[in-house]
Amino acid sequence: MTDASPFPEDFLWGASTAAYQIEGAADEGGRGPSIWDTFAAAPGRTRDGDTGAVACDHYHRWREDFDLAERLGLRAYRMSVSWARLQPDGRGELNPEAVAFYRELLGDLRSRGITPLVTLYHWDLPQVLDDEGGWPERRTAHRFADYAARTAAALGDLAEDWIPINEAWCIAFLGHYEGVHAPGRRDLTQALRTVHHLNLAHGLAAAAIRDRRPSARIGTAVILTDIEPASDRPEDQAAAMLADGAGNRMFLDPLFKGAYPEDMRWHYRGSGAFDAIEPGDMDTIAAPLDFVGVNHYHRFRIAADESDPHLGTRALEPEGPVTDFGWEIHPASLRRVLERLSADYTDLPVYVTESGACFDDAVGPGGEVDDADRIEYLDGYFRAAGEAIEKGVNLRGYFVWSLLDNFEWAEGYSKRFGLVHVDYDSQRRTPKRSADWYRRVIASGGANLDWN
Ligand code: IFM
Repeated sequence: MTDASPFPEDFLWGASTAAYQIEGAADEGGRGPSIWDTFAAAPGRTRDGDTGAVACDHYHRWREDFDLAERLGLRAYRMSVSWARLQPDGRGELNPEAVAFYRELLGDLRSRGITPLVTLYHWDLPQVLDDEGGWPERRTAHRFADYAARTAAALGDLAEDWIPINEAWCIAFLGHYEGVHAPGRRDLTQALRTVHHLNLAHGLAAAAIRDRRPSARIGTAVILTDIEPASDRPEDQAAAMLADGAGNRMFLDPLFKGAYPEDMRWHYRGSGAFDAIEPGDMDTIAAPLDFVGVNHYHRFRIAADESDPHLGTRALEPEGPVTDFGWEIHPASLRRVLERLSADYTDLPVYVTESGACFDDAVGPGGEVDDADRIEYLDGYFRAAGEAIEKGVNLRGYFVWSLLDNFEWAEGYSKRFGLVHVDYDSQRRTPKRSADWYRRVIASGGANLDWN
């Protein structure tokens, strides 16, 4: 820490990506189909029918991408490895081409002095496992632990930091209740069974990684939302409590308290969801971690709304400025979720494993991408992170989502989150003005957030 900066000197300034969103090469290197290949190929599932088949072609262009990461001065890079690439059949020996690919990537990052943080599951379940029932079935959690063990054995000498699962909430509720993400199911009980099996998969994988690589550091990447009641009315207060339960506590409580929240057990009574819990599961899930990853994008002001069959809630329209997604820009929410994590759950080291914004960035006539709105966004969120540190949160790093513009799931290529612009026709990369700004922030250890 310097006089001018709240960030410690060894703070991990980083950026995040995920395999399906950038790699492409869907039919190369022995990769098998994942649920996202299937979902995106089905009519009407993604904007303009976009798929991740080519994406940023990172599979072939990763050296160029890592040159950009190095030029940015990134100290750390969070990436995911693709289950469908490493274990195309969802079981058995790992695919040697995929192991060689990821070993090359990880080795290269290390040689550049960039610390890799590896996520094992960023939503690309091998299709064959979904055909067998997918995450609503307990056996998928055991398949995941096997994949985690084999991957830790194959790659664990090149990466110390591991995150088993990214954003279990999105997988469970967007993928199995709202049906807007793969695999596109719309069934509350299936979604809630998925919650438990993802929590269990996290715990089983953590144990499996530790078994193969005792020195590995293991964390998580939970998406934490700042929930406020829309008013003092008791029904809005109760609604906000439920929204917080489904969005945050159904994941944090099992990890750090070894139990599902009582109010959510009551709310979901009769759904059969908790029948999925077997003796010993909660101890497996709550096994000690080394760090916590927080992905943060939203504040929601929640009102009671009886027409909502799930929670009886409704989010009010944002009050302030929004990103291109319509997501409210509200930096204080990042500070609030970090403080809450530290006050209510854990004093483990925390990383912001994702935070960022999409804007409608275009390459200007001189070849520049002037994304002042992203700089303003990051400026506010970095300051909020600094305030959290000053309030005592054990924050050790910040990974901007994302290094590159990429495939934004159901929104296809229409949403640009990158520090680097990607022209998807030519695959030309153009660092945005925010990339240059971030480089200076990193070089100053977070002391210099000036814009010029
Ligand atoms: O692009 C996603 C990422 O895959 C998971 N977290 C949220 C990002 C923005 O929507």
